[in-house]
Amino acid sequence: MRNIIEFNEGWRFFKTDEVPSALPAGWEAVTLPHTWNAADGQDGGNDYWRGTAMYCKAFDRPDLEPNGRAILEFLGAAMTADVYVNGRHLAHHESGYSTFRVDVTDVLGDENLLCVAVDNGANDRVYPQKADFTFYGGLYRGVNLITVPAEHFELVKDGTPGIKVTPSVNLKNQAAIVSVETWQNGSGPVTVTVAGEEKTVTPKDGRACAEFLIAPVHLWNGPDDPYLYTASAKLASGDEISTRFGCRETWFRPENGFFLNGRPYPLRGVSRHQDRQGMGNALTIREHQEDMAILREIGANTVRLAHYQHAQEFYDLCDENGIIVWAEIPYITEHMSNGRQNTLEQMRELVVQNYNHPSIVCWGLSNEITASGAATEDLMENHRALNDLCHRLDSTRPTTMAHVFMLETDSPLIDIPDIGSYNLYFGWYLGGLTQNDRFFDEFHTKFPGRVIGFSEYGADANPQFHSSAPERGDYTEEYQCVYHEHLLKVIGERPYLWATHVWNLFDFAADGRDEGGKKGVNQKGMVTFDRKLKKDAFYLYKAAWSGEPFVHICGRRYADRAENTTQVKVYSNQPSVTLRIDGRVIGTKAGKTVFTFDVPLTGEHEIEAVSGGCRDKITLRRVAEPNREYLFRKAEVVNWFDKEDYKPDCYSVKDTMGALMHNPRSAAILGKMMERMSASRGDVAKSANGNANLQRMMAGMSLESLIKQAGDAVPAEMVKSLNAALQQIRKD
Ligand code: ADA
Repeated sequence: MRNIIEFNEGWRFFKTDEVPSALPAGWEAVTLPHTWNAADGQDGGNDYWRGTAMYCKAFDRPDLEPNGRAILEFLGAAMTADVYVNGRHLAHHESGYSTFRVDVTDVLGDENLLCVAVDNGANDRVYPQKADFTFYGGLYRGVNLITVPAEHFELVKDGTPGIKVTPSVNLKNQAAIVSVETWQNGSGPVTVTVAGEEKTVTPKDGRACAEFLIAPVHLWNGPDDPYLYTASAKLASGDEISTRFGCRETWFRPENGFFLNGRPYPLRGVSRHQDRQGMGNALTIREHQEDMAILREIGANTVRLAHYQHAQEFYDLCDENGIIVWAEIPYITEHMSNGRQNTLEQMRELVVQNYNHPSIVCWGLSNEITASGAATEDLMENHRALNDLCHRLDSTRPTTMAHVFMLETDSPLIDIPDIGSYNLYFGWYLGGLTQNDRFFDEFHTKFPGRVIGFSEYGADANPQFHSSAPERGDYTEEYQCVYHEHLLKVIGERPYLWATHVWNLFDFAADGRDEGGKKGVNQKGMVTFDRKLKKDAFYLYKAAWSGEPFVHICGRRYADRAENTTQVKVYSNQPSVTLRIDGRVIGTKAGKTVFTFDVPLTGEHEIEAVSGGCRDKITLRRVAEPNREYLFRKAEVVNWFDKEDYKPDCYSVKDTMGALMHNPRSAAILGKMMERMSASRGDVAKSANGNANLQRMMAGMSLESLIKQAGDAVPAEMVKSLNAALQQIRKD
């Protein structure tokens, strides 16, 4: 018999790297899941602490069958962990997101002390080290003690479930051949059961294999019919394991994108980070379920589980809800020459541990990996090794990558994964909205044989900020809507995009940020970090994707308006919407997704939108002066530019790169700046040098926006003198 004993209670916690010899009574008592960074780096939280902390727990010898084994299971120890039992060092594990198991049988006494040193400090080999999210530390997903008989299925190697199921679907015959492999330590027979059929097989070299025919097959077919089968395996010793699996066929086509079970199935959805306000990444099943309910409500059929391996519970929920998953490892932002081994280990664990999930359709090798530098030979080799590993471990799923916008479309790096994807932020960080359209049109025309997707796009919005004239960079809910309305169109007009993922479904912790009125939070979510507030843009996607009838009036948090006539926007999946002001109909509009009305304001008004049985209501007020609470006031930052004595007939950093390159004198100044930036760590400059494609894209962007993108790589002093030099050159 196999027993799983929860080990989540009775821990003691302290920030130290010294392993105690007895349970330290004075340390903080904690229950798992636990992180020490729950609110660090955010408003009201502590400073972001990264380092080594110790978790200790006393436990009695578990009951074991003769020659049985006791195995500790860690579901998430961030980022690296060293496991000690009774002072003996038993394991070192380098990945904050995967499961690992340790056989502790040989060191057990009657009374035992388990100590786990968990380290989220900086180093140069374990990913992630540089990324736009908080690297929480802790035993944040729980621990189990598993006891098994002497003869048992494999548990330790790569955190394997011990059973691997590969369905191969024949759509024409409505049948599937299901191959089941198991790994165990004995040579005794293995009884495998699939869909009520039982087969007993003899293992060879620790591996058993059985094949089943399911006909007719019930397909795993998206949210409407996510049918799951179960495969189980049993040994004579009584050890038994099981896994769910699904039968589905997927194709990826350059011209028409993704196909599920033979039908075009455009993947349209969102990305998810796992964390949540006040809890960090230490979640329970309740939070995972709530996230899934929100994902279902928005109507997405896919989720990119970024930027690391998520909890098993969440992949399970995706299986159960028919949501297609992009899974990836945290090989992100900056390639580390010492990190190759770690990327391979994290990928091996991701694939081995998640192979049976029908929801997963691809493995992501890396994210924006050339954001901090060029695609060096070492980086290329790392990607080739990862790509080969994925193919060796899984011949059924393609590999993919999320490229940074700066990566040249003809870079050989793009050829490594089977299919590709770009993260673009035109219309938010830099450039204009229509650059998104142009980018994909050019890519698709130039490379008609490549499968391409849109792995990230988004704009930050703080629901406190509002404007009737929204613009890029103002952090208003209204600009987020303008941005996503355009992007929804971009996507709708390009069915060849195999998948598109809004960045992000939820706001998430990013310790390095302090902007848009919030510290330590990336606010590109459709829903706030605490999951309590759905921003207006949420309903735009719901209107486009969900079949659940609704109307939603935007701007309910923008109640005070200093204008005689205001625009009221309604998002709905209904064919027409009627708007009433104080009970009086002011219009009915037919259309799709977005319905806009001009509404006269004189005092306080009740605005109601109605469509069939759906209705929504907000209150608006005519005020004399704009409500200053709605305005995002940038801190007293580098407003060096505004303070200058600005000459509009001369060049300045506000000009586009194209205009500046056109004039030989300003072009020479720019060339010098690029050289200096390359010498430091300017990401944009480094990638721009010798990158014709990027230079062409950059032509439409202002120098100012590019400087912002480069962040602290361009010191304020340098920008000032650059602007002063440009202001000496008169425009012709
Ligand atoms: C990158 C990155 C994400 C994300 C995003 C942003 O594209 O891949 O992790 O944080 O930037 O919001 O800037």
